[in-house]
Order: sequence, then C-alpha cells, then structure tokens
Amino acid sequence: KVDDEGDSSVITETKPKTKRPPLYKVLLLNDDYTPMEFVVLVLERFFGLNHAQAFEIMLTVHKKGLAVVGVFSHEIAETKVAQVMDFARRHQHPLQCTMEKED
Ligand code: NFA
Repeated sequence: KVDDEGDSSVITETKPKTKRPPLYKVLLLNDDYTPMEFVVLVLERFFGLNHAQAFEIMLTVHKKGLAVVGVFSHEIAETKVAQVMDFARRHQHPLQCTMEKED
C-alpha cells in the first residue's frame, strides 16, 4: 500500500499486531537444608504436579541448582512465588522461588 498524503513512494503498510502478554518462568532454587520431601510437596501443592513429576523436578533442582517449574502470566507467577515463599517461611525452610521474564 502507498500512503495517501503526498509522497506516493512512502510505504506505510504494517502488520496488524495482536500483542500477547509477556510470560514469566517460575524458578525453584536449590539449597542444602530444605528436605527433598518438602520440595516435592510444594511442587504437588502449588504447581499441580503428580508425585512422579514433582520428584523429577525436585531432583533436577537438587542436581543442577535450579529448574523452571512453570511458565505463567505475571500475576499468576507472582502468586505462585508468594505462595511458595510463604509456605517455606512458615515451615522454617530456606527454599527460594523466583520469577523471570521469558525472552
Ligand atoms: N538439596 C536439598 C537436600 O539435599 C534438597 C532440595 C531440592 C532443596 C530442591 C531445594 C530444592 N536436602
């Protein structure tokens, strides 16, 4: 398409951009003190994973230092992080959960 204000060589056509909201990775971090079974419980309770999935992700965090446990909208990710951090604090475990914008 050509622009209708004088210069017929200026191309003004653009893509109709529908923008999707950014997504956020929720990360679980390893530490030396939180019991493995507590981490499994957290993953079952707050991320809807079955026991086998929860155990597998817990082991990945334990071995690699961290893992992505899910990808959510900003609001849902913030809620998950707050729920995990509060649950860990109430049980006096140092478990850390954070979020990071997806590229
Ligand atoms: N590294 C912890 C332990 O050996 C287990 C753990 C796994 C902690 C995943 C935090 C996250 N008890």
